Amino acid sequence: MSCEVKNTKLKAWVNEVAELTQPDSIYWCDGSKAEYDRLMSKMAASGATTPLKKRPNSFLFRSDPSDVARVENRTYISYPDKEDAGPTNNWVAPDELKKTMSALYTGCMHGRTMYVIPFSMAAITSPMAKIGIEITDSPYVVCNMHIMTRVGSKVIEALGTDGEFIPCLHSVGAPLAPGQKDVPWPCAPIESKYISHFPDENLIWSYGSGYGGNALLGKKCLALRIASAMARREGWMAEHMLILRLISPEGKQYHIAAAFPSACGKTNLAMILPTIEGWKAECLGDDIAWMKIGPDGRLYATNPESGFFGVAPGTSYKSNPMAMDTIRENTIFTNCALTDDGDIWWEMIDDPAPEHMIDWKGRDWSPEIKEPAAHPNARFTVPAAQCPVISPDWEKPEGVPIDIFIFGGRRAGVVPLVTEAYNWDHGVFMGATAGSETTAANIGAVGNLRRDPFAMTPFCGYNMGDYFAHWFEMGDKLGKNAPRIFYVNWFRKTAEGKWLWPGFGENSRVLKWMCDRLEGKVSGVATPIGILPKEQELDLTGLEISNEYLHELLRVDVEAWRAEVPGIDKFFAQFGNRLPARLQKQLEDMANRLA
Ligand code: SAT
Ligand code: MN
Repeated sequence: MSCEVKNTKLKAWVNEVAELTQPDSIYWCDGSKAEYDRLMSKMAASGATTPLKKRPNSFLFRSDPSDVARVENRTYISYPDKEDAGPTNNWVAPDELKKTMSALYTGCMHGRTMYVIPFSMAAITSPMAKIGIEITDSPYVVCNMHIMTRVGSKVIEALGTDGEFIPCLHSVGAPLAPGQKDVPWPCAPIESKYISHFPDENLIWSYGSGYGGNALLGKKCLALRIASAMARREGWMAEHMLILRLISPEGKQYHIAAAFPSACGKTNLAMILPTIEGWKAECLGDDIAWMKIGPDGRLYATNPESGFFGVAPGTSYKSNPMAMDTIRENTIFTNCALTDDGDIWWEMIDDPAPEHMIDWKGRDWSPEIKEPAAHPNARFTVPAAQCPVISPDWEKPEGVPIDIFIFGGRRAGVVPLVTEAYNWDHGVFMGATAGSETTAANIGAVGNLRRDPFAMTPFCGYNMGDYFAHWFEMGDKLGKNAPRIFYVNWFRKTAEGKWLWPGFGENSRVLKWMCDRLEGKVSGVATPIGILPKEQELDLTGLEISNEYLHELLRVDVEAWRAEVPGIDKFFAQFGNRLPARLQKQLEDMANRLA
């Protein structure tokens, strides 16, 4: 570390953790390229990673087969009162959870280096920035944090002697006995994994997993779960949303923030290449938006991250050309397949599977093998700055003013292509009832509807009923400056299972209609579920789509919507007296409009 650590609390916390976890050595990260290169070389030498011949400065990691994704059933939101965590979160009382985890942490870093990572979520110059310190025993985590957050000595300088930080403690939970050889991906068995949050103390404790959001604690743990609780206390918003800028042929900018559950194309929309003439888009973020009311009364959004941690399978030049161009170099790949010429491969990438590869488990793979070569949750970690359509304003300290919120999900039927909310309260209702049909990637029967309010179910750091109330409060504060709210469904199918809408870049046609609504250029049609486009209001120039399909995409199936009401009512009931009356009223209003 090139600067001296003067922060008393930080020094004390690092000492305390070192005493508990007993690492062989302590290393303070400076965030430099030299540090990254050194750690990668060491991991390549030990066999923990494979440098990729085909992609400059890029590496492939294979995780332990038991450690491949976020573990929602081992994720805890710990308040003294269970009610404060609410019905959608796992809960254990703080004292008990700390006792269990302290036992696990005791001596857990034997034989390993303890890395101290000072990081900032959001550009350090931003008034929205929050400082975290992650302590970890995983060099893989250090390198990923270099990409996903702003790591370095500047953070230590900003902390000064008494600055506030969010302590994020992480261990893979695999101490080494003297002389014991390490494995490529150390981790602990599932029953001793814990991803714990103590929102009252702004504290994160994670144990046993080295993968993604379980281990890169700036992301879901800090920027969503802890931040959502802070945001509620402090009057701002931390949301699971992409941020994009749409530019009209006249050069007018519209800023959009959109929330979708996983496997609904969030990263694709974040990097959209509009197919309609003259319209352009820029990406500002693909996963998280922090939003605060600015001096002019509008809502300003910042992406707290500095990289993308994207799902690899399904990413291709067809689905997301800008992501493909982003990951040509300086990328960490995890659980992708390795080709014989030293490149990565995954299912539904552009090229067909080669005759031979090494699969994500490190085994020989050939097309006869029925298992996928890449894990379905294989990932790429890449600097956002490498995205060809990254907005020049993506690191603007004050963020960008949001004009439009979009919610959505994957529904084969019932939900039309696009619907505008009548007003803020109705929009909150749309967000609160957002749902998606389960795909092969989810547990449970394929095609089951799962409600995922605001796509925040796994990420809300407090009672979801109170979270709904916070949305109403924000709307009251924003008043006439509130963004307009829309709901989309790109995933409608015919009875025969054919897609009704082409999706991807063609979704720009729907975004344009939203902008036209803001400009008062189109009136839409009022229906029981909200405002829909008139068929002629969608710009379909150059798109081949039958009238029959278009009609179906914009039809409100009143019977099917009536059938939704009891399910929503039941879903709301679990929040008991924490459910805002305004939300229940929205359901009643919709039911009455449908009657
Ligand atoms: O592993 S992460 O939580 O970072 C990614 C995701 O599940 O969305
Ligand atoms: Mn996400």
